[in-house]
Amino acid sequence: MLTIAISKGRIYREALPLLDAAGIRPNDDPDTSRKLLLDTNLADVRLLVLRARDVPTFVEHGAADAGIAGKDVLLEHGGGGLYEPLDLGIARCRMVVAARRGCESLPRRPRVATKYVVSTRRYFAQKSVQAEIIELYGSMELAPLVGLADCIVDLVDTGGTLAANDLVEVGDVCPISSRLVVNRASMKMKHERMKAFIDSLADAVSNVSAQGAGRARAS
Ligand code: PRT
Ligand code: MG
Repeated sequence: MLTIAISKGRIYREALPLLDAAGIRPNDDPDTSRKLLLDTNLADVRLLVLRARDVPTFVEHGAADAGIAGKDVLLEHGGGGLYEPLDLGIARCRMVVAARRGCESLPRRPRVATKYVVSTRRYFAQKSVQAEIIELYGSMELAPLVGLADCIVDLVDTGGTLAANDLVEVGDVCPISSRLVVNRASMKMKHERMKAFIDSLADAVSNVSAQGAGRARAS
């Protein structure tokens, strides 16, 4: 049995075509079904539907053999006990520092609101800036507007959320995409099955990026 952990929402939607190309088709849709354990067309493959942040934990402890998680989540988790064999190139975005428009130059010791504490600490340490990190679980964009923080570290895709809250980018932390992660013991114990799974996903990823390059040339 191969158990794959995944979060519903954007990662699930973008992973579906890759799983499909790897021959895996879930029997239920987690966006409409309440099932958290999904059987698939393959008798030996099932999916666990989790909160995005819990995916690495299930894989680390072997409750799932493999999982799909954003690099943002993996950086916070620390990656202990996990292999990260493949960048799936899905759910892409960027982790950035943003401040209120008109307040772009930060104080010497900025207060930074974020849920990405590990990445934020590393980013400011690399710049030799002593930042005070204020951990939040969501709605980070609000923090600079009400004086809780001088800036935030958050994910940006279209930039619409920052703009709507009168925030502008003042620093680039890192690009983000979703990765396949694999439990180390599963990699050894289920080597043949796991290798076939990773290879077929890798093929699907390179087909998708070849198609993307073809479209870019055509336009
Ligand atoms: O939402 P929930 O609390 O269940 O958990 P989650 O936010 O961890 O899950 P989900 O499904 O929202 O995100 C899963 C993964 O998608 C993240 O871990 C990222 O790796 C990836 N991803 C890609 C994003 C975005 N793009 C993104 N734009 N995750 C979040 N956002 C948010 C961002 O935090 C901000 O609030 O969207 C807003 C910005 O979007 P724009 O388009 O307005 O710039
Ligand atoms: Mg979310």
